[in-house]
Amino acid sequence: MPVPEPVDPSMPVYSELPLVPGSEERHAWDVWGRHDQLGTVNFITPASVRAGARTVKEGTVVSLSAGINDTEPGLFPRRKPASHEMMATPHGRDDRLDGFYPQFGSQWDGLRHVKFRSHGYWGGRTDEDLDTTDDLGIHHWAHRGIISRGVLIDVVEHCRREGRPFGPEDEFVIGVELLDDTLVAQGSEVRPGDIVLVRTGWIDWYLELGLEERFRRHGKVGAAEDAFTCPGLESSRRTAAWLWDHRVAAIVADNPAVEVMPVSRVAGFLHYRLIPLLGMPLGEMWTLKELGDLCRSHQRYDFFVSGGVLKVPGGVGSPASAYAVL
Ligand code: UVW
Repeated sequence: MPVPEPVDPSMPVYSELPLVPGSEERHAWDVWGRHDQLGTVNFITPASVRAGARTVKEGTVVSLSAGINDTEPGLFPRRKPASHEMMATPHGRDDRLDGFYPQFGSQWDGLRHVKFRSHGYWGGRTDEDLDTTDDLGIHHWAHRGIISRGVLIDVVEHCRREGRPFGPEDEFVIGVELLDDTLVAQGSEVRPGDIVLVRTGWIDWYLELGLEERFRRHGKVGAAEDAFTCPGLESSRRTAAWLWDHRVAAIVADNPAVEVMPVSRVAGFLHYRLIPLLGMPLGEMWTLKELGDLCRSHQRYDFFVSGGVLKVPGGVGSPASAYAVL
């Protein structure tokens, strides 16, 4: 077994991070300096990438992304499916995408996506900062690469085995204890710099539904983030602390928002706690079933992940053309 990297003791744990003035939320804006463009992607070191590479045994490659329009309807009405046009050329064909929303399907939420109230974006940037520079654009992650060791936490499978299954339309809250229990049951662990992938089963169910059925049974998709229910991470500060204290570089799930839906005003919005305050990439609507099946059959849940971020200068989000390699 490779020896896990020691956690840098000079790096504050979550409870030591300063509070945003006038709020109970903590921020990591001074950990890498206020001009930082990467957030928790900084946790990925050459050693984390080598640790990921060492997990490759069979050389099996698994795609973790749905087709660009497969998740129609979009989570919000403004996100429409792209139109794909083919045109003849003297040598064959070219093609073109129109009306392409990078956050339509399997995606990354970038650091420009969400600000924390009047306190701003990662590092305290304002809207004016973002309007006048390419600060926090997704191209910074694309250039660095969200590539590291990955760990699947297959919560849907663990709960099924434990005899307490949950469904894709349940408001099933995945707390940190369940993350820990699932890791223990799988015999796996999260290490600094990891990309953590949480499987809830939501997208497997969603992709099986026909389009009409999606609109009929789940017709509120496309309305607002509080319009329907699905399983996901507890949106609490405990979740933010767990992710920060494990030095997670990026958190991914197979549901629409990583966190449980509907979003609760009382519990707060995990997006705020992670993106502008900790600088953490959120991967949403990734396809994790094939990966889960392989992990189960190989009895190991770590692998190499290539996150596939599109290099869009100043981009807010990106489709995730992502792969796991086992
Ligand atoms: C939510 O904000 C709920 O989702 P997204 O990250 O896709 O915008």
